Amino acid sequence: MAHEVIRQQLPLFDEDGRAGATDDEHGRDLYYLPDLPEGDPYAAGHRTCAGCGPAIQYRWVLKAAGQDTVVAGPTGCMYVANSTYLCTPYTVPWAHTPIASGGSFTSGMAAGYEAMIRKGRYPGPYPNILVMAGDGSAADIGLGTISGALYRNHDALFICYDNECYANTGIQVSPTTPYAGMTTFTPFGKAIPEGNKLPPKNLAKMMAEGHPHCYVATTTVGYPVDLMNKTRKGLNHVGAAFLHCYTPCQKGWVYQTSMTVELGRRVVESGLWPVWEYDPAERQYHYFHPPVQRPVTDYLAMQGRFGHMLPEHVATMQVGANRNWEVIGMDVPPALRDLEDPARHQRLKDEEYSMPLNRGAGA
Ligand SMILES: Cc1ncc(C[n+]2csc(CCOP(=O)(O)OP(=O)(O)O)c2C)c(N)n1
Ligand code: SF4
Ligand SMILES: [Mg+2]
Repeated sequence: MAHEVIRQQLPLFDEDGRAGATDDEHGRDLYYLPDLPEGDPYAAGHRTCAGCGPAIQYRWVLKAAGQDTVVAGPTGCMYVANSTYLCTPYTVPWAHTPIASGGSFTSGMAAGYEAMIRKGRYPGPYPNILVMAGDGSAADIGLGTISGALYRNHDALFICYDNECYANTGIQVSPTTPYAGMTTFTPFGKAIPEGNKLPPKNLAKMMAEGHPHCYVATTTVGYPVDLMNKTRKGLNHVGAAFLHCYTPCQKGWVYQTSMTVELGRRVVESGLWPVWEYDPAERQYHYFHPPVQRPVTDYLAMQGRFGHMLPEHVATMQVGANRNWEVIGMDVPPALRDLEDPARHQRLKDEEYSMPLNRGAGA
């Protein structure tokens, strides 16, 4: 006799219940204070760098997923720094997969749990199954296995933690490295003054357009409740879901370690990282409209990886950001339109808040 597969529904956190919220000088809520679970399936004691964005993402995702969760982690910083011999921060089952196999491994887990529950060999309910893969894994080496898992609609959440480089092997360029982002494989110099000439691969849109039956969303570590709610929505969705999360890497990007969450806000407010949800039932995108729209320099000048940018490179970046504002249905303020002109910029390293020029990321 086949047993029924019982699925769990995780309640969403109240994004409006911001008791004690404080506005900052831009009118942004500084503190969300919903009732969060006390437990941390990703406990203290890992060995990531101070201010590591992926570690912050891991903590919030697993807090949202809770104790009845199994996790896979393809090779990358979040495998290496979290699995020192006989010591891990996980209090839930976790498995490492080769960098290319996050999708196929997680498909196997999902299919295995379904089969075991049906056959009465596992009592259920169906656990929360998720994989958190770096951008090198999810957007490049392991893209095929994740796309395959989404297409086959395995009931699991596939997450890309995006630090915009191959961090663990020494900050090499990845398909999500932004235009002009300095990496060890995209050094700037006389021949190529901008360093990286290419715009980033639009991974989340590829996933949504290519797998229209899946729940797909983007978020950043700057919006913890949004990140946790999208984690829960992805897990509640019966079938495959994909979440693309912006996670700064202080070692590779060269910024002050206390600024990780602030970067997660500014990248959205400067139009460089649209936050949205794709609803497979409606086949519609729902775009978040941030309350603040900033020049891209407010974001770029916080990071050494952009310090070499010349006025024309900054202007190119502003053109891209303005295009993003239009895509998400927001007007481009005249002040930001004016900044498409290179004459309105100086070298980025001369901007007021600039970090030191970065010539040796990851070295
Ligand atoms: C097939 C294969 N190629 C290369 C490597 C070497 N390698 C180990 S970690 C890593 C970086 C992975 O980058 P990403 O997925 O973005 O994770 P991050 O290190 O940035 O957290 C690479 C290239 C590998 N383990 N397997
Ligand atoms: S190199 Fe970057 S991603 Fe890796 S542990 Fe350090 S801050 Fe985190
Ligand atoms: Mg990476």
